[in-house]
Amino acid sequence: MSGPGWKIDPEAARDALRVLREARFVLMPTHQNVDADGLSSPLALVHALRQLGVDAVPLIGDGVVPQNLSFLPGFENVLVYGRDELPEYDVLCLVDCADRKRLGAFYTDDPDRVNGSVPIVNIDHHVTNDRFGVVNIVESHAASASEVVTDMLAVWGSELTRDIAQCLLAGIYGDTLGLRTESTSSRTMRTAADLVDAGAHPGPIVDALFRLKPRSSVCLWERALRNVQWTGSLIWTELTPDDFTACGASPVEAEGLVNFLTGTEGSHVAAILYANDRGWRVSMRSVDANVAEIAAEFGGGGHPRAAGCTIVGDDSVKRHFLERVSVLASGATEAPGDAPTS
Ligand SMILES: [Mn+2]
Repeated sequence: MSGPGWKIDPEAARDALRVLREARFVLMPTHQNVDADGLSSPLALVHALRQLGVDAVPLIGDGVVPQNLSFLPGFENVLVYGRDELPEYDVLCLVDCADRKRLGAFYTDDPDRVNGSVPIVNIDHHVTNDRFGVVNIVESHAASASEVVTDMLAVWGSELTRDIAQCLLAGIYGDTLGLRTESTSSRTMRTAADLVDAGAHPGPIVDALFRLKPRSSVCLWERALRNVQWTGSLIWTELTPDDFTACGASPVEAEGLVNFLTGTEGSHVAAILYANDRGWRVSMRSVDANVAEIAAEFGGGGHPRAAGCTIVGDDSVKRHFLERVSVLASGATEAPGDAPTS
């Protein structure tokens, strides 16, 4: 279980505030396939920075609008890369982004955007974060970036408005699957309770993140589940662009699927392979193996129980990958009660 003992460095939090306050405009690009934590945490910061008179806006880095997150207060002001004109900005603030290369097209169209010539404030909770900012607030024991932001705002003395609380609680619920993951500590729960005290409503968050879904999601899941396969103790399935097109589904609609497969009897790791024209993007989960280590062998990263990587090549590369993950999954399994703090 995760130690509740992490504490942000107040000095670093003040450094972050200084850099952000000196900015004329802060752009906050999100990681690709943005999830609740990845958008909620920058949105909460935007609300808090506005209290200080600082202009900031989140940008969906890969240009794919996450409609499932439209319930977040302030969503209507979020910019979408490729759809909206990029504003002039003099500071970047990345939240929940372990790696600058995970910024989608915002990065791939011009990697120099994040080469450091524009100062970057880096706020994150991924153990694999490579501390690329002028200020780095990386708390790998936090279950979500939203918890880190909650503590930062306390150091700043920001007013915890209902909108901010709703964003931050949504981020915590997103990354902890509603306070259910192993990463959920007593501290996570206390922070969630504080946010509810500040006016956040868990009900609409649970509905939006875990219950309401378009019909296209069921179509996609039906295809994915029909195609479930095993390689040793690895349970996996694959989705192709054709599956998404046939169902009229967006990539984000498959996100919950890997969680559904996780914990299947006889498995150590669950994976979804998303085919693209170069190979596959892989999302992995486990209840008892360290998938961050497995993903790292393939140039990816993430958390011990949730990680991802990209594989490039043809079917033989895919077969090799699946077999290797199966071997690593069996070897990387920890005895019960011996889980790493994450
Ligand atoms: Mn996160």
